[in-house]
Amino acid sequence: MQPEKLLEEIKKNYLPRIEKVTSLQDLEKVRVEILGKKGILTSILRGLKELPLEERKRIGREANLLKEEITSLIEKKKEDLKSKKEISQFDPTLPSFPIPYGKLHPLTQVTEEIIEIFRNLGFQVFTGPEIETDYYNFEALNFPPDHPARDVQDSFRFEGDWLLRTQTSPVQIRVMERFSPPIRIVSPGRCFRRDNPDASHLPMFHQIEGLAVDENITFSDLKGVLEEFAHAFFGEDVKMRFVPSFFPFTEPSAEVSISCIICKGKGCKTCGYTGWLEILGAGMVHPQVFRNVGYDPEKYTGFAFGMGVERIAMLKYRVDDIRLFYENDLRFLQQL
Ligand code: 2NL
Repeated sequence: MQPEKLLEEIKKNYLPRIEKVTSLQDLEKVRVEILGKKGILTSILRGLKELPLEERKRIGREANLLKEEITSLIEKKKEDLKSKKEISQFDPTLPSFPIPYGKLHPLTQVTEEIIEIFRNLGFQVFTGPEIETDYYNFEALNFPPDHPARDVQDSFRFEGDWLLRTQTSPVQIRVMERFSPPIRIVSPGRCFRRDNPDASHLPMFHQIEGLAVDENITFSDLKGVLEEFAHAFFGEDVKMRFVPSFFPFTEPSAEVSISCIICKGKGCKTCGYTGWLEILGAGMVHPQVFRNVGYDPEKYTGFAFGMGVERIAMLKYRVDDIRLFYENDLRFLQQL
């Protein structure tokens, strides 16, 4: 075809095609068809040298002008398509800047802080199921058959002998069944009891239990470990107090308190004017529990303890109502 005709062809058919293109890929296709190595305009420019001088000048000028026009048209179109693409990828339902940062729930923070302290003392972390059998939750822990905690009034029961665990001790029973001493473990997790909600009770709460079993473990080891914990968590200046208590699964058992972190032991509203705050229960593992998991109580001794995460968090953050942790009110959560 004659060069004039080809130039006409480009103006008539190719320019409108550039205008109509709707994607960057299609634009590139048209560009190659016109300006690529085998492109229609490229072939005109290549063929110039074959033409007589006058024609070469005239066609050459026209072809180069057209090339400039097309190049800038393609550039402009490219920008258009790009900005359209950006607009189509913009999701107006996303939150606007500045995007607020989230953080871990205060109970998660406290759980991790407590676990880290025991990890540094050589304890491993184990978790287990929240739905348990009567055996793992009560029987193996030496609860007598008529213990009030076993009542439907006090725990959430399913058909058969399934129930929601009332503490995380079943995890420790399962670990003892599977591993021989020495063991040093902590088990954090959710627990459930049929309590009516008030400032210090909820039917769901979190517990961290600990257990150490070996030859020659004594009550002094328990005191040493718990003192390390209390100093690491509440500060080096807190004092500790062990008061005799009772649990079916430990003997002897104790309620463990720290000197009040608010009044330093002088007596205030938080400590009920006693100077002491109860933080956990503990004791030496009952020989019957060892027999239940196949450990020889003549050979092994051990200590165990259990603490409520909410209670510890309330003391740490000076929160006076446990329900605040579960309302998900950002005005509360953002402060902790
Ligand atoms: C409390 C008291 C306690 C334990 C939990 C435990 C577990 C096994 C054997 C013996 Cl497998 N004991 N756990 C021991 C003493 C106290 O929790 O007041 N928790 C909130």
